[in-house]
Amino acid sequence: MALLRFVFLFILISFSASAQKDYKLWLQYHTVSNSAIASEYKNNSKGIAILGNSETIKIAEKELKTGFWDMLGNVPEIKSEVKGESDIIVGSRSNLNSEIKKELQSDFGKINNEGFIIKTISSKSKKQIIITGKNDVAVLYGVFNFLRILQTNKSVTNLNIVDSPRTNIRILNHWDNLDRTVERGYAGFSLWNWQKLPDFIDQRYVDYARANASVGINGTVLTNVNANALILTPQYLEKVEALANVFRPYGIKVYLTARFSAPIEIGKLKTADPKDSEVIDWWKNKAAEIYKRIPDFGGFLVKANSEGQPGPQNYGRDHVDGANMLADAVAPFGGVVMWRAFVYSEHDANDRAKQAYAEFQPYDGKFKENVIVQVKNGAIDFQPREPFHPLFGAMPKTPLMMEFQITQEYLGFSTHLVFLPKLFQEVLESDTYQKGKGSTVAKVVDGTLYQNKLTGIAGVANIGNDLNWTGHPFAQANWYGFGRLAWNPYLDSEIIADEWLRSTFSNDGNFIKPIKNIMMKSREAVVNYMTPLGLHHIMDTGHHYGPGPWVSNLSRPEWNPTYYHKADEKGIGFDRSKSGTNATAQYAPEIEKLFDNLETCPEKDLLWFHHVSWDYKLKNGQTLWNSLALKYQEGVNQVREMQDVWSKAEKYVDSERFKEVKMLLEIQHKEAKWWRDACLLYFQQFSGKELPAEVERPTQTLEYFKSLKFPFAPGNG
Ligand code: GCW
Repeated sequence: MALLRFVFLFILISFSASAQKDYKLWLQYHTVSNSAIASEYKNNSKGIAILGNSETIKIAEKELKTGFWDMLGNVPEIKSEVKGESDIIVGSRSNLNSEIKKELQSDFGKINNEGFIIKTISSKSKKQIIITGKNDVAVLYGVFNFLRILQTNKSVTNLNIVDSPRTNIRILNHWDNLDRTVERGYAGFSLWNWQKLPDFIDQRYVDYARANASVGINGTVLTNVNANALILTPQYLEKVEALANVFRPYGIKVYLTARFSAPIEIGKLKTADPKDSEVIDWWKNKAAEIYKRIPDFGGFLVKANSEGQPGPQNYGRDHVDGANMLADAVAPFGGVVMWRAFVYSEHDANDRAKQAYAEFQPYDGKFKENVIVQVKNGAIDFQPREPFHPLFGAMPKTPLMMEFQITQEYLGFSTHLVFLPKLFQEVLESDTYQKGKGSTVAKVVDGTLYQNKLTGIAGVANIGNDLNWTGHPFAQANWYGFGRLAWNPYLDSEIIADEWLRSTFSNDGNFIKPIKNIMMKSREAVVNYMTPLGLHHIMDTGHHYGPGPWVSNLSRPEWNPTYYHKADEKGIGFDRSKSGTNATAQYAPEIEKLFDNLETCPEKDLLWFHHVSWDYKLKNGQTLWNSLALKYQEGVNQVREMQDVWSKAEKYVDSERFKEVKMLLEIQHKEAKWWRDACLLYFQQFSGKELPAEVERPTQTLEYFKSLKFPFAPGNG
């Protein structure tokens, strides 16, 4: 009996220990194996001076204690002033002594308000590490960065890091509904327990804020862009206030989505016309009411006149009228309006890819100073691959912020291992040529191309109340990587993968090298087995789970996959060149020329811009049909390689996460084959050609694939 109890207890403890690992994200703080680092701090600690007593500084102190305890097995003495010798001094500029301030003067000149300095300075006989910034949140960023150096086994001798975020607004967009369902959410229900708020503060709110602060995310939009006006009622604002209070010491501001028709729905007005004086006053009062509760409220995010959401056009006004009216309401309090450019209309027969540009570009220079236009990375909708959105670089007088999707709506939900920073990097590095060579999307986004003051990057969150936050253990890397890129849009995704693997799993090179390699290839794999060579939006209806290239019965033409691939006997692809919809003309002349010509168009985007004959020869000498089929097969092969590599990782990973990833890769493999077989069988009806020998034969019929239905697929709003 006693033995049984012991065994039971053991199982319980080991279960919760590994469940906790999943929960701890990239903040595992494994024991440091680098002996040089370990000995520096282990035996010889002169303590840490932590200056200041704000809540933020207390968080920094706690983080250092946890980090040192977990990684080095000791907690150095914490002092509240610089007396005698300390190994590390942590505090904002105003708390440093004049000697150190002088030493760091030029570095302080290089950082902005959120930037930090981590520097080893030698004075007299001692060496000290100073972690500082212009305010306490910046210090907290510095602390997290210092801990990351330890976590990733890097040297801590002679540190000299002077770093600032390149964008102002680094924000998660939660598509969370008030009933806790999450639109396009695949990791459980919403974290926000509106029913129990404001009185019950779930520890997860704190842990969420901590994780975000550790990568420099400084904002969160709590609610879905398909908005519910109730969030703006006092009953809910009280709950929002409670969350804002939790997030504030972590440097995170709260934002809300504003339903444009709120003045009618909760304000009892007859109209929501942005030029109506009662409406204007209603929003002004609403803003004042919010700021009274939440003095550092960030502002509003708005989806207007898009996919059925109300907006200024319902009253014969335009996006500028709507955005500016809201901007005036929050301006006295320092708030901003993030106005989305994700628009296309069922009444517009024009190529959907052209509509956002056509509508928004002429508004350049017309928005108020505190409006920033939020543009998705591509012109359609978060596909596995899209050419960069033509609005980037095309509105020099308007701040534009990037909208990436971290949740994997069109990328295998939270079941597929897809390392998204690779996708994000591809977009950020794209050259728009709008101000000559080198006018990259990153430069538009960080404001350096046109000297915009207001800048930002948004990511549609992949977070839910699953134990491990994101469903797939590797989807944590996408949250992490989004934060790192929002901080520095020029960061290499390989560095991000490296950091994440080290802080999440292990510093062992035998693990890092192969696993990093599969992460780096994973994005191309999903493109290959879903939408190779520029195909897009051929997912099944509504939930977007699995292939549906045959779908052609939806009421709006541009919701149908057949609208996007246009396969026929002659070939496949959407002609957006001059001979087609001329969408290429929305790009700068250099890019227009490149995309417009079948010969120069990058093959990865070929079918995005051209309707190409099945017999057209690609650079590899193969016909388009063969190349397409081979790409689908390559995608499946790449997933097999991922499985293979992962199967050898067992000894580096706790058994729970090892098994989770293994099972998920099995599903991914199954679904990659499903994609390949369904798409090739369908397209084969038009090409009328045999599959090349290297491509495995489908084991099911097209009719079978068409018959699959998923009425309860998650995330379908
Ligand atoms: O990606 C599409 C999604 C919708 C989403 C919309 C948008 C929130 O299918 O679920 O709505 O875009 O970005 O507004």
